[in-house]
Amino acid sequence: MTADLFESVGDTRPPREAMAEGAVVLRGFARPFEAELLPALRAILKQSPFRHLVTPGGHRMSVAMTNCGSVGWVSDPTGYRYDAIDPESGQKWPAMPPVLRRLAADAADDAGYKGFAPEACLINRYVPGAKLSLHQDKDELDFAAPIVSVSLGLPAIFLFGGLKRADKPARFRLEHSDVVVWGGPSRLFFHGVAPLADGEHAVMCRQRINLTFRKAR
Ligand code: MD3
Ligand code: FE
Repeated sequence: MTADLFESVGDTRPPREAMAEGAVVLRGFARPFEAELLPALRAILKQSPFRHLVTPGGHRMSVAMTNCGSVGWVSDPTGYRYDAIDPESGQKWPAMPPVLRRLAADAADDAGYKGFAPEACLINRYVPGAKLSLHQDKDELDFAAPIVSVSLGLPAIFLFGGLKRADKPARFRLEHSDVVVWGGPSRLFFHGVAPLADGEHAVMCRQRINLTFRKAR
């Protein structure tokens, strides 16, 4: 029996739960894609490995990042932007593999957003202790399009606030293969990830990887 089957035993969480207006979590939605998704991810990382970006404020992020798709999100001392070129390789970002495109479109479809066609997939890697401070995602041109996020590996506490930075964030646990679709008013809510707790995941080892699919332009 595979680790996969073991892990789904006793999962009594509701398969679908609203986190806020326009935000829905689809528990375990990525499971049927996993066998194809992990090798696709490995191929991306070979071409554009994880790296720690520096914010315009000069801070090295504890989360390591890379991208696939026709554009990728980058941060450097000059600012944040979507760029067709990976600054590390000087080449285009790896293409978005069909399995990732399908996963994102199917999840968006399930949440009521038909025809989601993301250009960008930002890939975040957390090791124990890594965190993402409260922020808004505002570098995209089309806020009507949702963002789809896929969690893999160690569980994380996702912090979900409101439209103002001072809004006290609610906490949600996101686990391996959970997918969240963020649209409507929640698309511009402040959010972040609490420092990752140590652990060992049967498939992903000592890390959490999060994929966020975005319509950048
Ligand atoms: C809610 N990533 O990459 S995914 C990010 O787990 C980011 O790596 C987190 O925040 C992570 O920008 C959270 C969930 C997520 C992503 C984008 C959102 C939630 C969002 C955009 C708007 C509202
Ligand atoms: Fe974000």
